[in-house]
Amino acid sequence: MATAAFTASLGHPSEIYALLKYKLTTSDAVTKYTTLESITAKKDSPEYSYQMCYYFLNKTSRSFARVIQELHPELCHPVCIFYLTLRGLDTIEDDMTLDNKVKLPLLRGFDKIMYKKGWTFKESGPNEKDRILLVDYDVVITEFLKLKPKYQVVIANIAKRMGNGMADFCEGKKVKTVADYDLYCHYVAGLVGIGLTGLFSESGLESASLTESEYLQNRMGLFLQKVNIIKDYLEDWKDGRSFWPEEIWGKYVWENAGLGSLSKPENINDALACLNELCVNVLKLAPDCLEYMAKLKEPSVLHFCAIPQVMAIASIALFFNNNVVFTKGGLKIRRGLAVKLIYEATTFDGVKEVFKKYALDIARQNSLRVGKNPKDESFMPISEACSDIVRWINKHDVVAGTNKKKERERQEFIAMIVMALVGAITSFCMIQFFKWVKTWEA
Ligand code: D61
Ligand code: MG
Repeated sequence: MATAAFTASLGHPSEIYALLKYKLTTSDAVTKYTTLESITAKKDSPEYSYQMCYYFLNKTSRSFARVIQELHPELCHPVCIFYLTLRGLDTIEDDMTLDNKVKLPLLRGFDKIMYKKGWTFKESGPNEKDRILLVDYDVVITEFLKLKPKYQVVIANIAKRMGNGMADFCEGKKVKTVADYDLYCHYVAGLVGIGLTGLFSESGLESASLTESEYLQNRMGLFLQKVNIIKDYLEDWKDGRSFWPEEIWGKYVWENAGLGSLSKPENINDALACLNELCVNVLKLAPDCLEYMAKLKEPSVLHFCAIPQVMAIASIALFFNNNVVFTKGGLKIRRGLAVKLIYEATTFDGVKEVFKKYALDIARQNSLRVGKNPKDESFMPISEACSDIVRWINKHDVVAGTNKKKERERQEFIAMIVMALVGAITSFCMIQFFKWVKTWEA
């Protein structure tokens, strides 16, 4: 798997460099509890539930585990427990084998369940990917109850709102209009942004004024969730569900044909036109996400928030007008690129550069395809959404960061040359050595 990441980045040396750097600098804290064997505490010791929570964090999240563990120590544990709580809730929501008679009371009552010492749930479907979390959920509750009450309040409040929102959609509410789409995404991801903001502010590391309006906090989550929903079109469709709003896809399918018809090869022009309209809808969120991140003060909080955001904008640049969304599905940016983005998201200047780069990239792709798809009317809206991103960034200058970036790139270039030289010299010496051994044998 690791080799595959390197192979995929072979044509991009700066990604190879980033991958190596990432591998070599992973802190022990992040890889401490990744397997059951690494759990050193006895079952009845207070350390056990703590270690198990980090085991579950590493087990249930590929993308968030590392960033959460690199947060400021005051926030790391509350955010970890916040994540596990909502992942538990989501595992119930996603489970298509559960009867609504079982599912709805769990979702609607989750903010009470969270306080029940020893509560576990063993009835998840056998294929539910995070079912083990619920099987041993008591460890999450134990750790939740150890958190400072101010953090517990934030987490329980979000679980209540999210659980009830999810239940509304399980009960029959459908994602028909764009407003429904926004509401669903608010429940499952916007509320995460709102809860995280509450935790940041309660910690004292971020200003209390960050919590004033839920609008920007919500948009942070919407941006991430909508990118996920676009990516998962094929997978969700095969699982018999869909989150794409009919108000949009309805324009691109024949009456009664359904969203599935977009995956048929003969409908590719309709499918791409639909996809591009969804991309407009996502891109419009980006300036608000930048606005939110501009307010952050603590570096580890900024990095934590920025990483998913830069991944999201790079992903849209990949999905835009891309038929693979409909033919193969599961489109992901290269691991090497993801790691490179992680480094670029360290400062807000870096974040602005990344957003600008992808906004311009999408605008360029957009202008190259103009006139090629008669079904597609998103040319102007895409162009406008990209311009709005660039305009926001130009207004909040990026000049100061450019020199720093040049300098960093220069250093990385030198580092790469050094690595190449070391590699070449090592191989040369080895070859000489083996030749020498051969002559001895003879
Ligand atoms: C700053 C930093 C991180 C942020 C943020 C702001 C705002 C929102 C989010 C993270 C959440 C983004 C979620 C995007 C991925 N979508 C999912 O995982 C879907 O489930 C949503 C419900 C559970 C959310 C649990 C969660 C996720 C990330 C967190 C967190 C809680 C707590 C702290 C930090 C990050 C998706 O899951 C399917 C899947 O497994 O891929 C679904 O069911 O639709
Ligand atoms: Mg879900």
